Amino acid sequence: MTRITLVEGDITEQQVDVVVNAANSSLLGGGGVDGAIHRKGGPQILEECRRLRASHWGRGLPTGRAVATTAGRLPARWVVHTVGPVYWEDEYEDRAGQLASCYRESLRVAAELGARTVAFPAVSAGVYGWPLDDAARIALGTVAATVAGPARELTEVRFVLFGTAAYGTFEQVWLGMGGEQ
Ligand code: AR6
Repeated sequence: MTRITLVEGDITEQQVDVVVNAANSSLLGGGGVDGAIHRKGGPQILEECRRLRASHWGRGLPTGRAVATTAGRLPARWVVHTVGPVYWEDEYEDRAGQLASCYRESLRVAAELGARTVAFPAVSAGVYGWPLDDAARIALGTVAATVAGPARELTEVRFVLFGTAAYGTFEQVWLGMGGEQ
């Protein structure tokens, strides 16, 4: 059984096997979670991102995909970088599918690495503008379905929410889905 947990906090401080980064296609860093991870994790993460970019994704990592690097100086073993979609109502269905894919792919990569514990931020819910309650519904629904199947070796999937409002929204959605804390 995989436990799904919610905490309020900073993703860069999590002692887990995998920390998931809400990256962009360039894999070269940015603001929000991405900026914090590179800042605290140090230059080794960026070096690996550059190498991956050059060898696999010259044109960038596609939205909805995930790739692993070292976690550098973070208290984690790996960072899994995923690229969330920018929120756009006109293409809601496609983009919601891409957001679900971020969670599925990140868990697949984490399971392949042999990870047991994974921490996620609320992918796409910052700079990329996804409404938090809907981002929470997609995140929690997808993770709950994935840990019941392909990622069942994981012992914990933790959502790390930045601030009490984000935590409260995730908690409400999770309880509404029948989840336990
Ligand atoms: N720990 C946990 N959550 C955080 C942290 C943190 N240290 N910092 C921010 N959040 P965002 P996105 C929350 O913008 O929307 C970057 O520039 C934040 O409050 O990091 O997927 C990338 O390079 C929000 O709820 O990711 C991309 O260009 C959530 O994490 C772009 O932003 C995600 O916010 C990706 O945008």
